[in-house]
Amino acid sequence: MTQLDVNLVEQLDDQARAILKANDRGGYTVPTDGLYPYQWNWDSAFAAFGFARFDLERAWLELETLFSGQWETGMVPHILFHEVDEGYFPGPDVWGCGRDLPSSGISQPPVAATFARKLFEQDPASGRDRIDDLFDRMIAWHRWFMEARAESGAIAITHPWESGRDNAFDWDKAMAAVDASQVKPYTRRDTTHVDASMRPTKFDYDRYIALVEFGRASDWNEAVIRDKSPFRMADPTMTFTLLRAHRDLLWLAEQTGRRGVEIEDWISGLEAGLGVLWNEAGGHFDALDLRTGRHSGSLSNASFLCWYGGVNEPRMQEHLDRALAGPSFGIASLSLQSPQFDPKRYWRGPVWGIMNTLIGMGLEEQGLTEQAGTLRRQTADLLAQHGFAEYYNPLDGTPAGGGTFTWTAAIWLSWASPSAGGR
Ligand code: 2M8
Repeated sequence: MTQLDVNLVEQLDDQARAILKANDRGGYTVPTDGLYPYQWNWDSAFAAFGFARFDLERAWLELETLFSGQWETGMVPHILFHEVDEGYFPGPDVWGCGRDLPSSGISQPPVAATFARKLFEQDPASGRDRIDDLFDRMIAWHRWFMEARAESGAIAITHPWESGRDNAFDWDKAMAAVDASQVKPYTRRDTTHVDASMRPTKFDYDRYIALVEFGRASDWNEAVIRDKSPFRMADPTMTFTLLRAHRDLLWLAEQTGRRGVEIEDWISGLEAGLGVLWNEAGGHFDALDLRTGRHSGSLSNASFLCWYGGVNEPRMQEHLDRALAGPSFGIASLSLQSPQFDPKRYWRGPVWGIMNTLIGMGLEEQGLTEQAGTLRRQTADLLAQHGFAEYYNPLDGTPAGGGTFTWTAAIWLSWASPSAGGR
């Protein structure tokens, strides 16, 4: 573990700010130029966290633009297609959601309220002015999750893309049961930007598209999707981020003189229900297939989000200590001990700065300060040595996926950089 040189930290802070500015498309930020030319839901919330280090006004605007795409159901889409770009597939025509601001028909991990709270804490006076409309939109989104996705006690996803961990091993068995035989030929764009060995396979993509077609054929009706979709899984990412976001929304309610009773009920409901994610055989949190009742057998980085969700589970500590002992730069997306671990392929092994950040925030808050410090230093070393990539080989830090990446720059500025001061 190195002590980063002050000049190097300044240089990296400058680079990170420059990345956020370069990826700014006016009101929203793309994750990276080329590979992802639209506004993504949780990427934007991280962007706001990063902008807050040097432009709080711009940070609030990022969240406001994200919620401008909210559906009347309360759902906030995972992609907003502000300006159609042929460089990404599938585009708005494939989703067929038919709205003024075209979007996808699924959501993504709700981290927005958590970062809205951070923005508010930074300057409560301006926060009070900004929060009104946003608060109502956030509570409507959280309500949508509780009404449409909480039937198992934990929060369900209807597409791997919703989890944000697209090709995680968690979904393998469920995806194998998805019929993709009716999917017509299509052209992927991601593999024109990034080496195919770092991306999901064709087998995965065929099923991603089959599930989009199923949603479209169901008119994106949540009740139909809940009852009939071939893919429905309770996901630790969604469950822990939502539980955490409920707590932050409740805090915002209290700060602004609102009643939080409904939110308190959601928190106790999720706390009582999330036990379904516990895999007794493996002794860790895990995804659960709601169609078969089986756990995935995956110790992923999402398993370690329990502390971030406010759940201090002592049985996870042994896994944590092993993961931090390495060889790695933080918490790999799939346990190094798993036979499916692949250090290059996206969410099946690589390490992600944003996940280290969420896990680290949780550890710090739950009093595991030593582990939190280790994770933060590992993340700082990773970015200092290997730049602001989308993700990294956890064994040697080799950067992978897209470069000059918004959320990696953002978490550097607001969490990993020694200049962030433990924000
Ligand atoms: C990745 O997902 C998109 C689909 O949503 C893709 O591969 O095309 C994931 O890493 C996801 O978590 C992330 O939000 C998105 C943009 O960075 O890219």
